[in-house]
Amino acid sequence: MKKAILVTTSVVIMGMGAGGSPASAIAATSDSQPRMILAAAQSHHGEGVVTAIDKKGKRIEFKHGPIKSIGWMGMQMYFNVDDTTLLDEVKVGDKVDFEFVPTNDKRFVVTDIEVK
Ligand SMILES: [Cu+2]
Repeated sequence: MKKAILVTTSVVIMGMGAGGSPASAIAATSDSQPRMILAAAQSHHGEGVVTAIDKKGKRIEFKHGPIKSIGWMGMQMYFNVDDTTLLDEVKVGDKVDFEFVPTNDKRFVVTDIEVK
């Protein structure tokens, strides 16, 4: 439960950070439905290497290590990215930490990427 609250907070902060002005914060509420779905799911932390970036397809591929919180072994796979500005900060070959949430429609959506 604590984790879900943290996710909600970080999503709100990210939403504010994208535009900064109160007007953009209000505008952001118009697409609040996907954010609500994200906030309801548990966030998972992964570490890996960026192996492909597909900006048009709004997805990124990582070769990631085991992610115990979701019961995964290490593997190479694509994740969805709703906020494609995250893709501007990385390139293929970067070692990264990333956060993602499984959604109700069975996608794995990356919510944060940090280059190591
Ligand atoms: Cu995987």
